[in-house]
Amino acid sequence: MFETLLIANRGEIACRVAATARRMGLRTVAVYSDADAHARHVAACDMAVHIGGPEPRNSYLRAEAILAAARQTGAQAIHPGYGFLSENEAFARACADAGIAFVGPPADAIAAMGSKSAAKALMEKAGVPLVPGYHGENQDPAFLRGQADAIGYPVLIKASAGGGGKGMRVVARSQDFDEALASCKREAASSFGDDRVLIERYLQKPRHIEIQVFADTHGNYLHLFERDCSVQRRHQKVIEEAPAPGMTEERRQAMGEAAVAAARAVGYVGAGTVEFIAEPDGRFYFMEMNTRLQVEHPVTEMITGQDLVEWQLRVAAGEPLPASQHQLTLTGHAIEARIYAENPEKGFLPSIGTLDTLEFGPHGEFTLADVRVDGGVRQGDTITPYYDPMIAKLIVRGRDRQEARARMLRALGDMRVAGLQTNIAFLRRLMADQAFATADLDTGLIERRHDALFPAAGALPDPVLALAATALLQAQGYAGTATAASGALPSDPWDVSDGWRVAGRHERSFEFLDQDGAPFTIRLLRDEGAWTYGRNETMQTLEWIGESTDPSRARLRLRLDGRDHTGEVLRRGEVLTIYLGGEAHVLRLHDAVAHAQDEAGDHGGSLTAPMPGKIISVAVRQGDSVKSGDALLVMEAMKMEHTIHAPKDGVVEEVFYQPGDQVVDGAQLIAIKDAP
Ligand code: MV4
Repeated sequence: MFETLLIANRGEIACRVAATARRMGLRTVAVYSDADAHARHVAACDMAVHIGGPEPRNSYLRAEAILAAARQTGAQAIHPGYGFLSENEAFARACADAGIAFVGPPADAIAAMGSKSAAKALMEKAGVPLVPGYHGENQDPAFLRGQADAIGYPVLIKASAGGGGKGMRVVARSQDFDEALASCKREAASSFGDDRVLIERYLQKPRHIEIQVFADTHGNYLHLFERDCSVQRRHQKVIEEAPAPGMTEERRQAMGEAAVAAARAVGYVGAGTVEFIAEPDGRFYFMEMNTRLQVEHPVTEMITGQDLVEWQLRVAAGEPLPASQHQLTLTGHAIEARIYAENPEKGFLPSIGTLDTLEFGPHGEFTLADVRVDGGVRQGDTITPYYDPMIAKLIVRGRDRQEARARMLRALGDMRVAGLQTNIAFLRRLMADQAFATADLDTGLIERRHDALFPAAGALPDPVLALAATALLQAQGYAGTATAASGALPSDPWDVSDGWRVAGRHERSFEFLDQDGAPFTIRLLRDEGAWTYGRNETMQTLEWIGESTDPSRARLRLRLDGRDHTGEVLRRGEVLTIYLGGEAHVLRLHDAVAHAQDEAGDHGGSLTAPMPGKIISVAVRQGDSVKSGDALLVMEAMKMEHTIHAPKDGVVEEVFYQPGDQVVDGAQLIAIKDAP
């Protein structure tokens, strides 16, 4: 085995590879760009070499710089991860020429699978099933139309050099063929510099089923069963699972044998994936082969109990495959979801920013735990525009698909991400969706289920606002009481010592900004021990029935109009993220200073501290009569003095602070009751 491994990648796959290498006792070398100097993958490795600027072509795609880093650190092997140089024939060759093991297939195998039509010709010879069609050299339009007529419509015209869905045209009728061909050729020429096409029968409701294969340098080949990756969005996989729902043992064996035949045909070594497209009746056809470890490899690890990165390293070191075909078993069901910093409501636009909060809940990292997270970023890291905005992969395992699905729903709901937008709520809707739940899978699922997966954004629900207001009240009570010193919270957020124990009617209002920046007010009213929550004119009865332990994170259970709601409120500065029912709702507090000035202008005279600060002077005592607008108290906050005025005529019922006291944002300072 090697002593030192260089990982020519970043993010979660670099961390994933480092975890196995460390467990195997290897020394690891990270490479990093300017943008990644403090990245998690750098911390995960024993050594790190800077290789250039943030753009991939200036760093992670620089074969020469990476090879130099390997020489400089004495690395005997390079793991390319996925993306970047992982399927680069020239890089694989350069590693071999430099006497460094490329943890991947031989350069010739990468080349053989690189061209679509050449690969199809090879596969045909090897007896691997292909979609009925034409993939020959003759590109005469009349000839191709004749082929399409013979195949039967609809047909699909595909660019031979294409991939990932680019350069494809569906043709429904013979008379539309010529025009579609011309347009496909134009796109292929401009996108790939090669206008050759192939024609296939168009499959209407295809599933994407792929087989994980492995080969060693001793001529051993095997497969590790299938993954179903049908749930995609514009050729980006969203959910992957293993085994494929509905797969029979016979078909699994047939697909496994076909995949092994494909690998054999190109002299494959290492980890590879043979992609098939499958019809609803189970017939399957070769699509392409990915000559690398794939993003979704963990679901295969979960159902086989094998560490595929360890397998890769052993094979690259010349060892035989760690197991034989008949030793491999498939147990349970695994599902992977890709957690992205993106906004599903805005066409999945990447969400660039800082991961202020990043918590996954109870789980294992890079392990075979029932809930596993493979992540590449930490709390406080930023998602930049330079790289894929994936935050992590969540992988769960269950005895069967229903158990795995339930675990995934739960694990997604346990995730806490704040600071940017994510697809977590979308993934939960997908997991809960009827079509997914019943495994009615095909590559069109997300489009077909669009209305259920993208519900119209409504107003913020009352339970969310009640949770937010209660959490704020609680945070104020926390700092305003003697128990603050011991770190304990009052057992009930209503039961705080800043005046709320006093009998009678009290009100506290909270100003928020909604997603569109419009201010609105939430009121909490206490009248003789009974509580109500109000937004606009309607009031609802509110009870606090749950416990919380942390002032920056309120876990609350409320009863609103008789219905229980359990949620969590995270606060970072002015931004509140409220987690309820698996959805994250973002609310912004109305700016306190601006708000205080608004009030000073109309002598509104709020009796609460407009911001955290110190009491300078108190002008009244218990029992004093006051007139609306009288100055009652002066506090200092943000290097300015603020005078608190009486909001109405009345009698001072209680003064809660003395000069010198620190007060928190929103703390009630003085209680005034109506004059007798
Ligand atoms: C097809 C097809 C239907 N019929 N070929 C899309 C990307 C490329 N790798 C192959 N693709 C397809 N080829 C025939 N004859 C439908 C697709 C396809 C697809 C395939 C796999 C996963 C997702 C897909 C999404 C849309 C279309």
